[in-house]
Amino acid sequence: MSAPDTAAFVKEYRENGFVVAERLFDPSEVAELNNAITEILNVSDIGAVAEVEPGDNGMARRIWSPTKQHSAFERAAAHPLLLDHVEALIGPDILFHYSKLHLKAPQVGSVVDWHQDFAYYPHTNTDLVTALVYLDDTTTENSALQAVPGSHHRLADHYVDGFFRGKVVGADAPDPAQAVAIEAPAGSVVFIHPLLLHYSSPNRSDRYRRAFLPAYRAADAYPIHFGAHAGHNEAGVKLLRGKVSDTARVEAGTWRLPLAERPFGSLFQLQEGANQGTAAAATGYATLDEAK
Ligand SMILES: O=C(O)CCC(=O)C(=O)O
Repeated sequence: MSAPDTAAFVKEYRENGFVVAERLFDPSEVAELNNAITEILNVSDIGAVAEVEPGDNGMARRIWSPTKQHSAFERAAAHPLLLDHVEALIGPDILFHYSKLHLKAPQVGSVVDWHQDFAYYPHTNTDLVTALVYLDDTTTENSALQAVPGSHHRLADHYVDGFFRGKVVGADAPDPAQAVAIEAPAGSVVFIHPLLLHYSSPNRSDRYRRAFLPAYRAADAYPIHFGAHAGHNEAGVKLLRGKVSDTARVEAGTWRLPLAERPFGSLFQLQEGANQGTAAAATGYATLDEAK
């Protein structure tokens, strides 16, 4: 794949809140990343490097910060062609924000409930983008990402019973008929606007649906809430392209902050209500290993 046809690529992103670059990573690059997953998980204590699926299967569902765990992922997050696409969407001054990896193992891969990323980490502007890199051929059958085109213009309600639960289940919950499944071959990248409503079903198929998710933001987008996510990830933010900004660009908006009832690790734990620790009592500042 070559550099994007910028106008069409950006138009689609602005209209729908997502856009796909098919086969941005070539098969040898995808194979290198899948080998890196095998190496990361080749440890006696999987819980030290990954979050495990609930139940007794012992399968990993989330690798924490893969860019810190293997140089192949650090290189992939700074892949020049990937950054060309990111630049087309959020401008020339690009910060690496954080990364994660979802495994969606055959038969056991957990649901990711409807949510918008910005709800977890509101910033001064919305020039943030997550790149979801499919590491397997992905169809509806093995839990392709689903999204509601055009849903990226307002923040939906992610609260349940007065606390942030990282999922949209109330009146703002999308009608499934509005959703589209984003099917694409391995190596393709789905670029997700931070206000896009998205979801993925449990994986009931016999195939993996692995995805590497590096996230980026414009250098002048600063967190407006120093909660669990910023507390954990700001130390790892780094400039990948362009220059740092001593100025925060502020878009108009009113953003409800992610004040969770208790400390939480991953999005999975929060959405499942498997929060840990004692009450974080209305600050949302307390944090475990990871947040989102
Ligand atoms: O891996 C997926 O299916 C979706 C992940 C996602 O939406 C997220 O982590 O924000």
